Parts: sequence; C-alpha cells; structure tokens
Amino acid sequence: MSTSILQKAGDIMSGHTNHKLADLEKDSHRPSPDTRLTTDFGVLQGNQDDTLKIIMHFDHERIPERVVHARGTGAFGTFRVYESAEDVTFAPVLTDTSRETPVFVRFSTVQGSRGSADTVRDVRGFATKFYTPEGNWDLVGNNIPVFFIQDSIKFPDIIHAVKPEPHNEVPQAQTAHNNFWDFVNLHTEATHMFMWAMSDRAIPRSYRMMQGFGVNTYTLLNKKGERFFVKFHWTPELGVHSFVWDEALKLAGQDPDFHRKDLYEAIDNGAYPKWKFGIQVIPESKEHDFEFDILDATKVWPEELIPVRYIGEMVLNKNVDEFFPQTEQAAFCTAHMVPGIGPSDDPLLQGRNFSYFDTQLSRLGVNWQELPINRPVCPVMNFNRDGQGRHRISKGVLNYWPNRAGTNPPATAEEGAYIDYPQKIAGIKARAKSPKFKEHFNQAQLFLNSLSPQEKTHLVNAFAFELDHCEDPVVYERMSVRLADIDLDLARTVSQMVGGPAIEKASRPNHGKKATRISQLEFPPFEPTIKSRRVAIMIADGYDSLAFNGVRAAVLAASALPVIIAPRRSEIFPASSDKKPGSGVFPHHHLEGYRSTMVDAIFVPGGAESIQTLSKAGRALHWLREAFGHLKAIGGTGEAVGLLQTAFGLPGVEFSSDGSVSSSYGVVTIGKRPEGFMEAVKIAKEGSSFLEKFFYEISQHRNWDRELDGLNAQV
Ligand code: HDE
Repeated sequence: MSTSILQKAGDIMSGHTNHKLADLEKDSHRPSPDTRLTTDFGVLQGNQDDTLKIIMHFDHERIPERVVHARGTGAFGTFRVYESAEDVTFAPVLTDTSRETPVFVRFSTVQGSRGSADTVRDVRGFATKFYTPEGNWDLVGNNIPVFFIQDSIKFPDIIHAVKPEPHNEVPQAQTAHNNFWDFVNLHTEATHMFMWAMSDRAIPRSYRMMQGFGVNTYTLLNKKGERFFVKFHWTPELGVHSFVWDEALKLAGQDPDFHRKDLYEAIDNGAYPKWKFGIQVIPESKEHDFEFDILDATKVWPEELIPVRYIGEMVLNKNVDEFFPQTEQAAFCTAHMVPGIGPSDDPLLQGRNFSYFDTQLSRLGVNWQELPINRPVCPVMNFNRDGQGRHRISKGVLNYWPNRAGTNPPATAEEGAYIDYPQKIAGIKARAKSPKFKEHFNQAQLFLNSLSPQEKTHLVNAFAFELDHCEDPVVYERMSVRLADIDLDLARTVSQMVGGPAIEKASRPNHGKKATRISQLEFPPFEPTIKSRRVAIMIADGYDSLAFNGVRAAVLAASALPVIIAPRRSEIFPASSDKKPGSGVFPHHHLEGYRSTMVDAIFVPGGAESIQTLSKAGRALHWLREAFGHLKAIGGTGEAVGLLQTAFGLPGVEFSSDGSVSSSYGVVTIGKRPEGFMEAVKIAKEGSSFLEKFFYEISQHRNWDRELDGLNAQV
C-alpha cells in the first residue's frame, strides 16, 4: 500500500473516534441566535419576508425518489471484527481486529413511496456502507435471505408488478393486488421468496429486531490467491421479532412512522442496536457439491450444510443530523467492494452491479459519490472531471492518463490495488442458466416445514388476506393451485378462504424435510432483555403510587421506556393525595391520543378510584383487550386485577386474588400490593417476584400460548 495513500487517510482520521463523522463535520453548520441570515452567496440579509428570491430554491427542493426502497431511515455506527477471517480474505475490514470501521446503515421498505407507512407487509432493505481506509464497501442487503427472481433482467417486470397498478396507482405499498400475484404465479422461481414474504419476516416489530442478509453470493480472496464463495449475515442482539398482522395494519394508520421513530428513539435513549456479523463460506472447489446452485439467489445455503461463522459486530449509535443530505442522499452500490471482497457470477448480482450506479445518476447526478454522506474517508484520485455538482478541485494541467508527468499511476497489487480474480472459464457463452436453477419448490417446502405452528398459522392468514384483495379469479384461483406445489393442507385452507377451486391433491409431494434457523423462534435475544421495550403504565386519579413508582423505576432501570397513559394528559393524582399541583404525575399521552399497538406491554397499578374510572372508560378496556389479542404481556396489581378480569377474563386465564403472584398466558397479577418493588430485577424464567415474572413475559415478546389455544381470537 502506498504510504501517501495511507498518510492522507490517517490525517483525516487523527483525533477522532469515528472518522466518517469527523469528515461530515466539515460540511455541517448549526443555525443559532448568534448567526445571521445570508443569501446563498453569503451576503447578509435584512429582509426575509418581502423578497421573492428564496422561492427559487424552494421550487427545486425535490429530487426523484428511489425507484424501489424509497421509504427508509438511517443511522451511523461502527463495525468491528472480533475474529479475523484472514484464512478466507485479505480485506482488512474483515481481518484487522484492532480496527473500528465507521458505517452508515439505511433500512427501508421496498414497494411504497417515500411517504408510505412503515409497517406494511413488505421485504425490508438493510443497506450498510462501510467507510474503510481502502475505500467504501457497500453491502446492500435485505431482511429476507432470498429474492423473487434469479436474473436481474426480470427486475423491471417484478417491480412494475408489485408497485401500484398503472391505471389508478392503487394500492400503495401493498402486495395485495392482482398484478403482483399474477407475476409470481407466472414465475415459479418466485415461490420460495413469496413464502418468506408472506411470513412474519415481512412485518418486523422493529428494524432493530430483524436479520440482514447480503442475499447474493459474493466472493472472498485470501493472501494465497484462493477464492471462496460467501454469503453475509447480520443477526440482531435483540432477537428476531414481528408484529401480529392486525397490529401492523392498524399502525399503518395510527403511527405510519413507527419504525423510523423506533430506531431514532432507541439510539437517542442509548439503547444502541447491535448485530453480529457472520459469513457462510464455500471454497471454490466445492461450488458444484450442492443440490442447488450456490449462485442462485432464490436459494438459501442451509445452515446445517454451511454453518454461519460469526466474526464481527455492528452497533448503531448516532442518529443523522438532517434527513435529506444524509439519509435521502445516501446512495449505495453493490459494485462498491474493497480488495479481498469480490462479486460472483450470480446473475442477479451482475445486474445489480450495473443498476445501482446507473440509478444514482438520475437520482443524484454524475457526482453523487462526492456528496458528503457518500464520499469515502480515504483520498479519491483519478481523472474523472466536471459534471453537475462537481465539488472536488483537481489542481494542475493534466486531466488524462497516461501523462507526461506520470501523475496518479495505477497502484500495484502490493500497494493495495483491487485485484480482479483471474477466473478460469471454459464453456459455451449462451443466454442460459445452469439446470439447477430450474428447481423451484424444494426450498419453499423446506421453509414451510421449518416454521413453528403459530408461524404457519400467520402464513396461511397472510395468503388469505392477500388473495382476498385480488379481484381477478384467474389470479386467486391459479395461486391457490400453485400452493399445492408446496403443500396440500396449505393449498386447501387458503383456497377455501379465498374462494379458489377445490384442491384434490398435491401437485408434488411435500418432502417433509426441515432446516434449523429458519423459524424466527430460533433467533431469541442473546440474553432475555426488555431493553428499549415500551411499557405502558395505565392510571387515573387515585392510582396506587407505590406500585406505580416501583414499576416505573424498575422499567427505567432495565433500560425500557415507561409510557404513562391516563384519561387526560394533565396532572394525575395518586390515592389519598391532597391534589396539590405538583404532587401527581404528568402522563405522556391520554387514552385516545395513543394506542396499545404502540407499546410492547401494559402495567396497571391498583387504587380503587383509579380502577373505577378506568373500568368505565371504553377505551381503557379496548387497550387491554387489544393488547391481549396481540399477545402482549400484561401486568396488574391490587384492584387492577379485577379490571384485567373484566377486560379478558377468559376461561383458562388465571388471576391472583391474594398476595401470591400468578403468571398465566403472559398475564402477571398479584391481588395485593406487593412488597419490594424496587429491588433489582433478574430477567429470567425462574424469577419469582411479580416484576421478575412480568419482565420475563415482556422479554418473550409475545405469549404464543394465547394464540395456540385460540384465546386471542375471543377478545
Ligand atoms: Fe435493489 N435496487 N435491486 N435489491 N436494493 C435499489 O438502487 C436492483 C435487490 C436493495 O437504502 C435501487 O439506490 C436490481 C436484492 C436495497 O438506498 C436500484 C436488482 C436486494 C436498496 C436497485 C435488485 C436489494 C435497493 C433503487 C436485481 C437484497 C435500497 C435505488 C433484481 C440483497 C438502498 C437505489 C438504499 C435499491 C436495483 C434486487 C436490496 C434500482 C436491478 C436482491 C436495500 O438500483
């Protein structure tokens, strides 16, 4: 590596822990009362109200939105490898354990416009830009490990089909329409992916609780010149969790920015989301050893065959300062790779490597890589010149290479130049794929068979919902029949629900095989935790302040977020108080202003007067019933136990009527006000106190038993 290159990169980094943030600081300014208005050309302005000039900037404030993944949100963070992968790559970003690489991550939905809702049923994008001293590496992934099509030539068709229909631009951000299902039915290669897309993976609870996958097959090159095929994985510390569909639907209206706010709020509160970074590696010599083609992006590499080797960790710890120049102008490109990491012949990736660069030209212009968020932290030295929005000034008379002064010669391999692997190729060049690409159903069956019973139910319900929105019988009838290629029961149940034909037999037998680490239940949090979970505490005047204060303090101590809810947002007074202003609490929201969908759990403290008021409030009962139906943990103490019983006292759900703690179907109650609320809480199954049990239930995300026993359907 040439010293001058390293020298310059080093200069930029010196004195800063995150050199990308330091780099961006150079372009930042913060308006303050001490600064004064100027024109765009810097002249102080005395009159902002009676001038027409400013409108000219405003007239041009919009740029084209991304053609897919238009809706998204981003954050900064750092990446570190804790185990060197030097046996398979020489890329320092994956081998140097002393290095901290700054990253910018943008999460997104795929189908909807920039202003669409966050919680729609959709694939989520998970795009990471690593700012390394060797240049930028963009790992542009999704939260689902496979894709709809095998070759990017089909991309315009699938995207046209999934986006709103052309005659009326309906529906927004939904797969639930004729064109999408018609397309996937006509492309059997989409079968595996639409199973994932109808599963809970497509309605994540949070960006912080999803996996990320590079999806495409990339390559790694080591110092010895050996090449390996690789798939990249991100696995979240908080576990993989989803909404239930009813909740996602409601949130799309109640809080369309739910995921954006969730990420922002977590980072703001210091609950920094973390992911483990893993690689699945196949040596070049074993490329043809599998029953699927390892370059086919509609297939996973089952972890039983190729285990994920976790080598690193990413943490997101800083929100953007301004959305447009950072998140909106962030532009990723799969062809951005650093030495030691390379592409493969995956035909989907080949097209992507062209398309991302191309799309940035129409979105951001030819100099998009010079924008602050996109520019690397190492020097850029080449003979590209000019174009709209050019920032960099290249000195001297020479703007071509080779030139008489020999400036900026190409780097040698020893200096760190990108090495294109000299791949040996023998064969016939044709527009064709290998025969293994033609098998489209094995892994769709594998996926179905690997789900837990509740995930299977959700999958069936998702098909039933989606095909119910298709008006053209050709579409929902054919799709019902297509499901018989996967599983007879699945096809029968769905067909019956959506008005499809009677399905007599499976079009092919379900092979019955299962794989591990497909079901979300196999991705629990690294440790039981309620960190960053929102816990509603519902009160009215006359609430039991001891229980209230105790639980609130414990929730905060566990790094979760208490959300106080009451019939009004002005001060609420505890039992036996003199109602002097300042002696009560100010709720965060009132019952109508916020909804149970926005929290992970509810706690109701006792207090006779408070409970009397809440039992007469229809909305309070609705909160509790809805949270029960959405399988959330619910806790109550003292008089509140009666309120919970009224709201969802179904046969089978037990409630405490005395000083003992009852935990039943995720409902944790104690009939009397418990002692010792303030003690530190261990979040573990064996916990015995009220809080230990309640927090353990919250950490489980949902109480699946309620659903498996059909209780959620009864409220
Ligand atoms: Fe993309 N994709 N894509 N994609 N994609 C874009 O690039 C494309 C694919 C993904 O937060 C576009 O800058 C083709 C797979 C993410 O800015 C565009 C094909 C995966 C993002 C594009 C695919 C992705 C994009 C639109 C082959 C998962 C958002 C705007 C069929 C591995 C990045 C842009 C961000 C964005 C093309 C398939 C992930 C048009 C041709 C597979 C996360 O270039």
